[in-house]
Amino acid sequence: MQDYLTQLNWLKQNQKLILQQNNEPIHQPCGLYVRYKNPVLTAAHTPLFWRYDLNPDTNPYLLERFGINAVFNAGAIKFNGKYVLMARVEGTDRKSFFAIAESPNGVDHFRFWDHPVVIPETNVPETNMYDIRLVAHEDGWIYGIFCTERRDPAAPEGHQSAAIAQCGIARTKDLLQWERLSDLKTPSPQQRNVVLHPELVNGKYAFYTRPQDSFIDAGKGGGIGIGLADDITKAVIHQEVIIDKKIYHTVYEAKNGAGPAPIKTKYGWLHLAHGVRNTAAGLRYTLYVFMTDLNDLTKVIHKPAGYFIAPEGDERIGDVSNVVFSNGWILDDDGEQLFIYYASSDTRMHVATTSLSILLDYVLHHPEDGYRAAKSVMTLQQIIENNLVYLNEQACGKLKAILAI
Ligand code: M1P
Repeated sequence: MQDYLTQLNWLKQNQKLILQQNNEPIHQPCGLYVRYKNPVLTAAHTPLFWRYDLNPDTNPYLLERFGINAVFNAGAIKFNGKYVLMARVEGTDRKSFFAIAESPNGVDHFRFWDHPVVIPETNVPETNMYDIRLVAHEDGWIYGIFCTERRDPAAPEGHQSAAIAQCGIARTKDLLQWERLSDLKTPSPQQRNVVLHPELVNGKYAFYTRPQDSFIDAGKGGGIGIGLADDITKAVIHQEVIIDKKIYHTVYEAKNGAGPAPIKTKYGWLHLAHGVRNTAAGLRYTLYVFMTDLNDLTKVIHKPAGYFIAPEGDERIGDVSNVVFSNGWILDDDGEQLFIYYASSDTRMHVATTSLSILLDYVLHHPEDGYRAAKSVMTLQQIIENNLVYLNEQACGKLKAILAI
Protein backbone atom coordinates (compact mmCIF):
# COMPACT_ATOMS: atom_id res chain seq x y z
CA MET A 1 0.00 0.00 0.00
CA GLN A 2 2.86 2.37 0.82
CA ASP A 3 4.36 1.88 -2.65
CA TYR A 4 0.96 2.45 -4.19
CA LEU A 5 0.51 5.75 -2.38
CA THR A 6 4.05 6.90 -3.17
CA GLN A 7 3.53 6.15 -6.85
CA LEU A 8 0.15 7.89 -6.89
CA ASN A 9 1.59 10.93 -5.17
CA TRP A 10 4.39 11.07 -7.73
CA LEU A 11 1.89 10.91 -10.59
CA LYS A 12 -0.24 13.61 -9.01
CA GLN A 13 2.66 15.98 -8.34
CA ASN A 14 4.00 15.56 -11.86
CA GLN A 15 0.64 16.35 -13.37
CA LYS A 16 0.15 19.33 -11.06
CA LEU A 17 3.33 20.88 -12.44
CA ILE A 18 1.95 20.59 -15.97
CA LEU A 19 -1.56 21.78 -15.18
CA GLN A 20 -0.44 24.77 -13.13
CA GLN A 21 2.35 26.10 -15.33
CA ASN A 22 1.86 29.56 -16.74
CA ASN A 23 2.51 29.99 -20.42
CA GLU A 24 5.00 32.48 -21.78
CA PRO A 25 4.68 34.32 -25.08
CA ILE A 26 7.50 33.96 -27.58
CA HIS A 27 7.58 36.81 -30.06
CA GLN A 28 8.15 35.81 -33.65
CA PRO A 29 10.28 37.69 -36.19
CA CYS A 30 7.43 37.55 -38.73
CA GLY A 31 5.30 39.72 -36.39
CA LEU A 32 2.17 37.90 -37.49
CA TYR A 33 1.44 36.16 -34.20
CA VAL A 34 2.94 35.20 -30.88
CA ARG A 35 3.77 31.58 -30.15
CA TYR A 36 3.81 30.20 -26.58
CA LYS A 37 6.47 28.26 -24.75
CA ASN A 38 4.31 25.32 -23.66
CA PRO A 39 1.73 23.29 -25.52
CA VAL A 40 -1.75 24.05 -24.17
CA LEU A 41 -2.94 20.43 -24.13
CA THR A 42 -1.06 17.13 -24.16
CA ALA A 43 -1.75 13.51 -23.25
CA ALA A 44 -0.32 14.34 -19.81
CA HIS A 45 -3.19 16.81 -19.23
CA THR A 46 -5.79 14.03 -19.26
CA PRO A 47 -7.14 13.26 -15.78
CA LEU A 48 -5.46 10.49 -13.83
CA PHE A 49 -8.88 9.01 -13.13
CA TRP A 50 -9.26 8.35 -16.88
CA ARG A 51 -6.03 6.48 -17.15
CA TYR A 52 -5.79 4.56 -13.89
CA ASP A 53 -8.11 2.32 -11.94
CA LEU A 54 -7.50 4.03 -8.61
CA ASN A 55 -8.69 1.16 -6.46
CA PRO A 56 -5.63 -0.61 -4.97
CA ASP A 57 -7.67 -3.81 -4.61
CA THR A 58 -8.29 -4.07 -8.35
CA ASN A 59 -5.10 -2.30 -9.52
CA PRO A 60 -2.47 -3.11 -6.87
CA TYR A 61 0.45 -2.09 -9.14
CA LEU A 62 -1.19 1.20 -10.12
CA LEU A 63 -0.88 0.35 -13.79
CA GLU A 64 -2.33 2.48 -16.51
CA ARG A 65 -5.51 0.75 -17.68
CA PHE A 66 -6.41 3.21 -20.43
CA GLY A 67 -3.39 4.72 -22.17
CA ILE A 68 -3.65 8.08 -23.91
CA ASN A 69 -1.28 8.46 -26.84
CA ALA A 70 -1.94 12.01 -27.98
CA VAL A 71 -4.21 15.04 -27.70
CA PHE A 72 -4.42 17.12 -30.87
CA ASN A 73 -6.55 18.66 -33.66
CA ALA A 74 -9.05 20.43 -31.40
CA GLY A 75 -12.13 22.39 -32.39
CA ALA A 76 -12.51 25.64 -30.44
CA ILE A 77 -15.26 27.92 -29.19
CA LYS A 78 -15.78 30.58 -26.52
CA PHE A 79 -18.54 29.24 -24.33
CA ASN A 80 -19.90 30.67 -21.06
CA GLY A 81 -16.89 33.00 -20.90
CA LYS A 82 -14.39 30.14 -21.15
CA TYR A 83 -12.00 29.21 -23.94
CA VAL A 84 -13.08 25.72 -24.86
CA LEU A 85 -11.19 23.14 -26.86
CA MET A 86 -12.84 19.94 -28.07
CA ALA A 87 -9.78 17.84 -28.67
CA ARG A 88 -9.10 14.68 -30.59
CA VAL A 89 -7.92 12.36 -27.82
CA GLU A 90 -6.21 9.28 -29.17
CA GLY A 91 -5.83 6.22 -27.00
CA THR A 92 -2.95 3.82 -27.23
CA ASP A 93 -5.45 1.58 -29.06
CA ARG A 94 -5.38 4.22 -31.86
CA LYS A 95 -9.05 5.07 -31.49
CA SER A 96 -9.85 8.77 -31.25
CA PHE A 97 -12.68 10.34 -29.32
CA PHE A 98 -13.55 13.87 -28.31
CA ALA A 99 -13.03 15.48 -24.94
CA ILE A 100 -13.48 19.04 -23.82
CA ALA A 101 -10.95 21.14 -21.93
CA GLU A 102 -11.46 24.74 -20.85
CA SER A 103 -9.23 27.60 -19.85
CA PRO A 104 -9.98 30.93 -18.19
CA ASN A 105 -7.66 32.87 -20.53
CA GLY A 106 -7.10 30.79 -23.69
CA VAL A 107 -3.34 30.32 -23.33
CA ASP A 108 -2.82 28.16 -20.25
CA HIS A 109 -4.51 26.30 -17.38
CA PHE A 110 -6.61 24.16 -19.70
CA ARG A 111 -8.39 21.45 -17.69
CA PHE A 112 -10.34 18.54 -19.13
CA TRP A 113 -13.95 18.12 -18.13
CA ASP A 114 -14.51 14.94 -16.12
CA HIS A 115 -16.07 12.91 -18.93
CA PRO A 116 -15.26 12.49 -22.62
CA VAL A 117 -17.95 13.60 -25.07
CA VAL A 118 -20.47 10.96 -26.02
CA ILE A 119 -21.40 11.28 -29.70
CA PRO A 120 -24.19 8.87 -30.60
CA GLU A 121 -23.38 6.42 -33.39
CA THR A 122 -25.30 6.17 -36.65
CA ASN A 123 -26.76 2.82 -37.68
CA VAL A 124 -23.49 2.11 -39.52
CA PRO A 125 -21.08 2.73 -36.64
CA GLU A 126 -17.74 4.29 -37.47
CA THR A 127 -14.42 2.83 -36.36
CA ASN A 128 -12.89 6.21 -35.66
CA MET A 129 -13.85 9.87 -35.37
CA TYR A 130 -11.62 12.92 -35.35
CA ASP A 131 -10.86 16.56 -36.18
CA ILE A 132 -14.07 18.24 -35.07
CA ARG A 133 -14.91 21.78 -36.13
CA LEU A 134 -17.18 23.60 -33.68
CA VAL A 135 -19.45 26.03 -35.48
CA ALA A 136 -21.84 28.41 -33.72
CA HIS A 137 -24.36 28.60 -36.54
CA GLU A 138 -26.82 31.43 -37.08
CA ASP A 139 -29.65 28.87 -36.73
CA GLY A 140 -28.89 28.78 -32.97
CA TRP A 141 -27.19 25.36 -32.77
CA ILE A 142 -23.55 24.60 -32.13
CA TYR A 143 -22.53 22.05 -34.76
CA GLY A 144 -19.73 19.56 -34.47
CA ILE A 145 -18.53 18.64 -37.96
CA PHE A 146 -16.00 15.82 -37.85
CA CYS A 147 -14.39 13.06 -39.83
CA THR A 148 -16.02 9.67 -39.47
CA GLU A 149 -14.00 6.71 -40.66
CA ARG A 150 -14.97 3.14 -41.47
CA ARG A 151 -13.09 0.28 -43.06
CA ASP A 152 -13.63 0.15 -46.81
CA PRO A 153 -16.08 -2.77 -47.24
CA ALA A 154 -14.71 -3.38 -50.75
CA ALA A 155 -11.10 -3.74 -49.58
CA PRO A 156 -9.55 -7.21 -49.78
CA GLU A 157 -8.87 -9.02 -46.49
CA GLY A 158 -5.13 -8.42 -46.82
CA HIS A 159 -5.56 -4.66 -47.07
CA GLN A 160 -6.36 -3.60 -43.53
CA SER A 161 -5.62 0.10 -43.87
CA ALA A 162 -8.14 0.85 -46.61
CA ALA A 163 -10.69 3.21 -45.13
CA ILE A 164 -13.52 5.45 -46.15
CA ALA A 165 -13.59 8.86 -44.57
CA GLN A 166 -16.78 10.86 -44.57
CA CYS A 167 -18.23 13.83 -42.69
CA GLY A 168 -20.16 13.23 -39.47
CA ILE A 169 -22.50 15.88 -38.09
CA ALA A 170 -23.72 16.34 -34.52
CA ARG A 171 -25.27 19.32 -32.79
CA THR A 172 -25.69 20.62 -29.28
CA LYS A 173 -26.73 23.64 -27.26
CA ASP A 174 -24.62 22.97 -24.17
CA LEU A 175 -21.61 20.91 -25.37
CA LEU A 176 -22.87 18.12 -23.06
CA GLN A 177 -25.77 16.49 -24.90
CA TRP A 178 -25.16 15.82 -28.57
CA GLU A 179 -27.70 14.93 -31.22
CA ARG A 180 -26.23 12.92 -34.08
CA LEU A 181 -27.51 13.78 -37.54
CA SER A 182 -27.05 11.80 -40.75
CA ASP A 183 -23.57 11.84 -42.23
CA LEU A 184 -23.09 14.31 -45.06
CA LYS A 185 -23.58 12.85 -48.52
CA THR A 186 -21.54 14.29 -51.40
CA PRO A 187 -20.56 13.08 -54.86
CA SER A 188 -17.03 12.30 -53.59
CA PRO A 189 -15.96 8.78 -52.49
CA GLN A 190 -13.95 10.32 -49.62
CA GLN A 191 -14.38 13.47 -47.55
CA ARG A 192 -12.17 14.90 -44.83
CA ASN A 193 -11.81 18.39 -43.41
CA VAL A 194 -15.43 19.34 -43.99
CA VAL A 195 -16.48 22.59 -42.32
CA LEU A 196 -19.89 24.18 -41.96
CA HIS A 197 -20.19 27.84 -42.96
CA PRO A 198 -21.65 29.73 -39.97
CA GLU A 199 -24.40 31.49 -41.97
CA LEU A 200 -27.15 30.23 -44.23
CA VAL A 201 -26.63 30.88 -47.94
CA ASN A 202 -29.94 31.49 -49.73
CA GLY A 203 -31.63 29.58 -46.91
CA LYS A 204 -29.30 26.57 -47.31
CA TYR A 205 -26.46 25.10 -45.27
CA ALA A 206 -23.09 25.68 -46.92
CA PHE A 207 -20.27 23.21 -46.36
CA TYR A 208 -16.59 23.56 -47.22
CA THR A 209 -15.50 20.14 -48.43
CA ARG A 210 -12.35 18.35 -49.50
CA PRO A 211 -13.26 15.73 -52.04
CA GLN A 212 -10.58 13.16 -52.76
CA ASP A 213 -10.14 9.89 -54.57
CA SER A 214 -8.61 7.73 -51.88
CA PHE A 215 -8.06 7.78 -48.13
CA ILE A 216 -4.59 9.38 -48.19
CA ASP A 217 -4.12 10.72 -51.72
CA ALA A 218 -6.23 13.52 -53.06
CA GLY A 219 -5.68 12.00 -56.52
CA LYS A 220 -7.42 13.92 -59.26
CA GLY A 221 -9.73 15.32 -56.59
CA GLY A 222 -8.64 17.61 -53.82
CA GLY A 223 -8.84 21.29 -53.21
CA ILE A 224 -11.21 23.06 -50.86
CA GLY A 225 -14.71 22.85 -52.27
CA ILE A 226 -18.06 24.31 -51.31
CA GLY A 227 -21.54 22.87 -51.66
CA LEU A 228 -25.05 23.58 -50.43
CA ALA A 229 -27.47 21.30 -48.58
CA ASP A 230 -31.17 21.99 -48.09
CA ASP A 231 -31.62 20.08 -44.85
CA ILE A 232 -29.01 19.87 -42.11
CA THR A 233 -30.63 16.81 -40.55
CA LYS A 234 -30.14 14.80 -43.77
CA ALA A 235 -27.52 16.87 -45.52
CA VAL A 236 -26.90 16.08 -49.17
CA ILE A 237 -24.63 18.06 -51.47
CA HIS A 238 -25.30 17.43 -55.13
CA GLN A 239 -22.64 19.72 -56.52
CA GLU A 240 -19.24 20.71 -55.14
CA VAL A 241 -17.39 23.70 -56.57
CA ILE A 242 -13.64 23.84 -55.92
CA ILE A 243 -12.75 27.29 -54.62
CA ASP A 244 -9.10 26.75 -53.61
CA LYS A 245 -7.34 24.06 -55.59
CA LYS A 246 -3.97 22.38 -55.12
CA ILE A 247 -1.28 23.96 -57.26
CA TYR A 248 2.10 22.70 -58.46
CA HIS A 249 5.09 23.84 -56.42
CA THR A 250 3.17 25.55 -53.63
CA VAL A 251 2.72 24.63 -49.97
CA TYR A 252 -0.61 23.06 -51.00
CA GLU A 253 0.56 21.06 -53.99
CA ALA A 254 -0.36 17.59 -52.64
CA LYS A 255 -3.58 18.45 -50.83
CA ASN A 256 -5.21 21.07 -48.66
CA GLY A 257 -8.19 21.39 -46.40
CA ALA A 258 -10.28 23.99 -44.62
CA GLY A 259 -9.37 24.68 -40.99
CA PRO A 260 -11.88 26.22 -38.58
CA ALA A 261 -15.06 27.91 -39.82
CA PRO A 262 -14.19 31.22 -41.50
CA ILE A 263 -14.49 34.55 -39.68
CA LYS A 264 -16.66 37.29 -41.19
CA THR A 265 -14.91 40.64 -41.57
CA LYS A 266 -15.87 43.81 -43.41
CA TYR A 267 -13.40 42.88 -46.18
CA GLY A 268 -14.49 39.28 -46.68
CA TRP A 269 -14.51 35.84 -45.03
CA LEU A 270 -11.18 35.04 -43.45
CA HIS A 271 -10.09 31.42 -43.81
CA LEU A 272 -7.33 29.40 -42.16
CA ALA A 273 -6.45 26.17 -43.98
CA HIS A 274 -3.75 23.55 -44.10
CA GLY A 275 -1.66 22.83 -47.13
CA VAL A 276 0.39 19.70 -47.74
CA ARG A 277 3.48 19.34 -49.91
CA ASN A 278 5.74 16.42 -50.69
CA THR A 279 9.33 16.27 -49.55
CA ALA A 280 12.00 13.57 -49.54
CA ALA A 281 11.21 13.21 -45.81
CA GLY A 282 7.51 12.71 -46.41
CA LEU A 283 4.52 15.04 -46.32
CA ARG A 284 4.87 18.49 -44.75
CA TYR A 285 1.74 20.19 -43.38
CA THR A 286 1.65 23.97 -42.93
CA LEU A 287 -1.12 26.51 -42.37
CA TYR A 288 -2.09 29.27 -44.77
CA VAL A 289 -4.66 32.05 -44.91
CA PHE A 290 -6.99 33.32 -47.62
CA MET A 291 -10.10 35.46 -47.95
CA THR A 292 -13.32 34.93 -49.89
CA ASP A 293 -15.86 37.44 -51.12
CA LEU A 294 -18.70 38.37 -48.75
CA ASN A 295 -21.29 37.99 -51.49
CA ASP A 296 -19.75 35.12 -53.42
CA LEU A 297 -18.29 32.42 -51.17
CA THR A 298 -16.75 30.66 -54.16
CA LYS A 299 -14.49 33.62 -54.97
CA VAL A 300 -11.04 33.83 -53.35
CA ILE A 301 -10.22 37.55 -53.29
CA HIS A 302 -6.94 37.57 -51.33
CA LYS A 303 -4.34 34.89 -50.77
CA PRO A 304 -0.87 35.59 -49.37
CA ALA A 305 1.88 33.44 -50.85
CA GLY A 306 3.24 30.54 -48.85
CA TYR A 307 2.61 29.44 -45.32
CA PHE A 308 1.40 31.38 -42.30
CA ILE A 309 2.49 28.88 -39.64
CA ALA A 310 4.94 26.03 -40.23
CA PRO A 311 6.20 23.49 -37.71
CA GLU A 312 9.14 24.85 -35.72
CA GLY A 313 11.51 23.35 -33.12
CA ASP A 314 9.85 20.62 -31.05
CA GLU A 315 6.66 21.03 -33.08
CA ARG A 316 8.40 19.20 -35.92
CA ILE A 317 8.53 15.93 -34.03
CA GLY A 318 5.74 13.56 -33.10
CA ASP A 319 3.68 10.63 -34.27
CA VAL A 320 3.35 12.17 -37.73
CA SER A 321 6.29 14.55 -37.90
CA ASN A 322 6.52 17.86 -39.75
CA VAL A 323 2.83 18.64 -39.35
CA VAL A 324 0.89 21.63 -38.10
CA PHE A 325 -2.87 21.34 -38.36
CA SER A 326 -5.63 23.67 -37.18
CA ASN A 327 -9.35 23.15 -36.86
CA GLY A 328 -10.07 25.71 -34.16
CA TRP A 329 -9.71 29.43 -33.56
CA ILE A 330 -11.51 31.88 -31.29
CA LEU A 331 -12.12 35.54 -32.07
CA ASP A 332 -12.63 37.08 -28.66
CA ASP A 333 -15.64 39.13 -27.58
CA ASP A 334 -13.80 42.37 -28.38
CA GLY A 335 -13.73 41.30 -32.04
CA GLU A 336 -9.98 41.82 -32.10
CA GLN A 337 -7.99 39.30 -30.03
CA LEU A 338 -7.58 36.05 -31.94
CA PHE A 339 -6.52 32.68 -30.52
CA ILE A 340 -5.31 30.24 -33.15
CA TYR A 341 -5.22 26.69 -31.83
CA TYR A 342 -3.02 24.32 -33.78
CA ALA A 343 -1.65 20.85 -33.25
CA SER A 344 1.90 19.81 -33.98
CA SER A 345 2.88 16.49 -35.50
CA ASP A 346 -0.40 14.78 -34.52
CA THR A 347 0.73 14.82 -30.88
CA ARG A 348 -0.14 17.99 -28.90
CA MET A 349 -2.02 21.29 -29.00
CA HIS A 350 -0.54 24.80 -29.09
CA VAL A 351 -1.89 28.32 -29.26
CA ALA A 352 -0.69 31.31 -31.26
CA THR A 353 -2.26 34.68 -30.52
CA THR A 354 -2.67 37.64 -32.82
CA SER A 355 -5.24 40.31 -33.59
CA LEU A 356 -7.82 40.49 -36.33
CA SER A 357 -6.20 43.76 -37.49
CA ILE A 358 -2.84 42.04 -37.99
CA LEU A 359 -4.39 39.09 -39.78
CA LEU A 360 -6.35 41.41 -42.05
CA ASP A 361 -3.23 43.42 -42.82
CA TYR A 362 -1.50 40.14 -43.67
CA VAL A 363 -4.22 38.78 -45.92
CA LEU A 364 -4.76 42.11 -47.69
CA HIS A 365 -1.14 43.20 -48.12
CA HIS A 366 1.19 40.21 -48.09
CA PRO A 367 2.40 39.54 -51.66
CA GLU A 368 0.55 36.84 -53.55
CA ASP A 369 2.22 33.82 -55.12
CA GLY A 370 3.51 34.43 -58.65
CA TYR A 371 4.03 30.67 -59.12
CA ARG A 372 7.50 31.23 -60.65
CA ALA A 373 10.89 31.98 -59.12
CA ALA A 374 11.29 34.99 -61.43
CA LYS A 375 8.05 36.48 -60.08
CA SER A 376 9.29 36.02 -56.50
CA VAL A 377 12.46 37.90 -57.43
CA MET A 378 10.35 40.72 -58.94
CA THR A 379 8.33 40.94 -55.70
CA LEU A 380 11.52 41.10 -53.67
CA GLN A 381 13.06 43.72 -55.97
CA GLN A 382 9.99 45.89 -55.53
CA ILE A 383 10.20 45.69 -51.72
CA ILE A 384 13.91 46.57 -51.83
CA GLU A 385 13.34 49.45 -54.24
CA ASN A 386 10.52 50.90 -52.12
CA ASN A 387 12.69 50.65 -49.02
CA LEU A 388 15.67 52.34 -50.64
CA VAL A 389 13.56 55.22 -51.91
CA TYR A 390 11.89 55.60 -48.52
CA LEU A 391 15.16 55.44 -46.58
CA ASN A 392 16.90 57.93 -48.86
CA GLU A 393 14.09 60.43 -49.19
CA GLN A 394 11.72 60.27 -46.23
CA ALA A 395 12.89 58.15 -43.31
CA CYS A 396 13.73 59.98 -40.10
CA GLY A 397 17.23 59.97 -38.61
CA LYS A 398 16.30 57.59 -35.80
CA LEU A 399 15.09 54.91 -38.21
CA LYS A 400 18.23 55.29 -40.31
CA ALA A 401 20.39 55.03 -37.20
CA ILE A 402 18.71 51.77 -36.11
CA LEU A 403 19.20 50.22 -39.54
CA ALA A 404 22.83 51.29 -39.64
CA ILE A 405 23.74 49.16 -36.59
O1 M1P B 1 -1.44 13.37 -40.22
C1 M1P B 1 -1.67 14.71 -40.62
C2 M1P B 1 -3.16 14.97 -40.80
O2 M1P B 1 -3.64 14.12 -41.81
C3 M1P B 1 -5.00 14.27 -42.16
O3 M1P B 1 -5.21 15.47 -42.83
P1 M1P B 1 -5.48 15.43 -44.42
O4 M1P B 1 -6.79 14.79 -44.57
O5 M1P B 1 -5.46 16.82 -44.94
O6 M1P B 1 -4.36 14.61 -44.96
C4 M1P B 1 -5.94 14.20 -40.98
O7 M1P B 1 -6.12 12.86 -40.65
C5 M1P B 1 -5.43 14.92 -39.76
O8 M1P B 1 -6.10 14.44 -38.64
C6 M1P B 1 -3.94 14.73 -39.53
O9 M1P B 1 -3.52 15.65 -38.55
